[in-house]
Amino acid sequence: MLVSILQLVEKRNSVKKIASILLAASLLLAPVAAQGATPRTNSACANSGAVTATAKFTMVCATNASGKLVWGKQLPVSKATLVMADAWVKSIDMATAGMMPMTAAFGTFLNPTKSNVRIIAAYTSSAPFLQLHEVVMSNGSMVMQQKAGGFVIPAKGSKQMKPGSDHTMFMSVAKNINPGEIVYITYVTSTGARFTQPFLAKVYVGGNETYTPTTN
Ligand SMILES: [Cu+2]
Repeated sequence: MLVSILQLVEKRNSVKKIASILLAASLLLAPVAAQGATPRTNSACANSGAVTATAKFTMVCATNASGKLVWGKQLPVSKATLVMADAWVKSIDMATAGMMPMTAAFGTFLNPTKSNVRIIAAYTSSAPFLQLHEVVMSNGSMVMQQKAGGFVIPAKGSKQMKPGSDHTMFMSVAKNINPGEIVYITYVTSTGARFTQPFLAKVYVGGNETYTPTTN
């Protein structure tokens, strides 16, 4: 009887011990899992244009010289000296969005600095990832694709995103963006400078976006 109680206590202690080890292990793993593990530079990524953004750095998923999608280097965060005018996003309703729900954002970048600024990526909490798109003629029809090198805003100049032309594409949208809603896009420059811009959602009938997958 005494032995079995001792065994029971021992058992309970070892269960407690295992539980505490498991708890410690989960605490070690939890913060990484919660924030999303920081990918290694040059490790494979799934979505061209996807961004990993922390308080200190930004990484962009892009095609490398060998044609593989990989995470770029950690770009240290700084504040971009850019502003935007007429920023708006086409509203999207998941009920009618179809198999590949996408929408697009437009506006005019203004660069008050004396240097050209190149935007290489963008991200938002309103879609899993964004892409910087252009519209080109292909076999007599207009198709959109990722803009190689991103958007350049000339020194003391501007650059427009508009329907039928360059735009910021919301990829794999999973929730409605309702007319009147404000969504935020953070743009990332080639040096890692970031700026966040509010976009007003509105109904837009023209420029019904269809997506032609491209290799880049
Ligand atoms: Cu597009």
